[in-house]
Amino acid sequence: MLNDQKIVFSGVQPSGNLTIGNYLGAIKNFTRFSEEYKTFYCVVDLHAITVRQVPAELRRRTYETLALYMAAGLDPKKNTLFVQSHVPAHAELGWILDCYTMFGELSRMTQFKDKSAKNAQNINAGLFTYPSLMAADILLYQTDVVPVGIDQKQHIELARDVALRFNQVYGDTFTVPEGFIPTDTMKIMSLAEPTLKMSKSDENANAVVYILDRKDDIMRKFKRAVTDSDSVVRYAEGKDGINNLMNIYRAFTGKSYEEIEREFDGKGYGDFKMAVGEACADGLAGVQAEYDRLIADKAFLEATMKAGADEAAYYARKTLSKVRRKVGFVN
Ligand code: ATP
Ligand code: LTN
Repeated sequence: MLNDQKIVFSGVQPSGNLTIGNYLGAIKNFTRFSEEYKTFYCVVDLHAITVRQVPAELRRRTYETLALYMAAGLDPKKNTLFVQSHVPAHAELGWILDCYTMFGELSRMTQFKDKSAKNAQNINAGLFTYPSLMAADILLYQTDVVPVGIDQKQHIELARDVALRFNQVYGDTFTVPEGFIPTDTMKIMSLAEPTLKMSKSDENANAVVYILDRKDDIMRKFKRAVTDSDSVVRYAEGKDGINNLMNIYRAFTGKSYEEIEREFDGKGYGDFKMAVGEACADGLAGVQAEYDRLIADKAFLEATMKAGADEAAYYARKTLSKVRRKVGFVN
């Protein structure tokens, strides 16, 4: 990598079918860095097992997530695409950083609190220390920029704090990363409960539009989307359902709120919902076609993940040996 080239890292868990929240909030933004930055995009399977997974499904989704990265426009020649567990340095640095992350800090993480509430029968240590492993993912590559959705902001801040703490004790070791959080689509909300994040682990499939949903499913889901008793398409406080649909429409068409308000002036929510469905289905059609092609070629996916892991391991090793030396491990 060139000396002044900035580094980008991000990850998505293969823990469910990916949603348009994952697409608009994260993956779609990954592509903008490919040309000018050195980019690492990881399928974070170690993170996924903090919640119980069916092994065969985890394996299948790992391939699917990689294929979706590429289908969304990430060329493996220009981006390092890999699977987290293929590069053991993540687990090793994760453990080391556990020892530089405070119990109190981890206790304040809202994702931990939410996931503990949802998985009350399995509040395991990995779920608790998840943010240290995420810090390891990021810091291993001396990352400058981390594109994520707003829900990850707290974890990025923790990664920064851990980096600063480590650097303070041992001298400059890690680059202190910055989050890149797109403002317009930063949080796509559930279609059924628009005050909640659209989440791939939602049990209500009607609340969630998956990237691989076909057009009739997409149309049906938008038709049923919860709105409000007003009937004006307008971006305003309290109109969570409509605001969310406007954000989705905006993301797929590039239109501004004002343009959307004008377009649907005098029309009802029914027309608007159909238009959002159409825009979403059109926006995803290209990704889906490319995905169908890629997922059928397992050998290519495996070659890609292997090459990505080799490349990632090369950079990870550099940071890890520096860290091992600094903390006092014998080589
Ligand atoms: P889960 O439902 O299992 O918690 P998730 O849908 O939040 O998962 P992750 O794999 O944790 O998905 O997230 C991958 C990326 O997608 C992250 O950068 C996250 O911020 C982003 N993201 C996830 N959901 C949304 C959403 N509804 N709106 C915007 N960005 C999102
Ligand atoms: N925690 C993230 C996924 C994730 C990640 C990362 C994102 C794991 N490691 C490193 C950016 C950088 C999530 O739940 N969305």
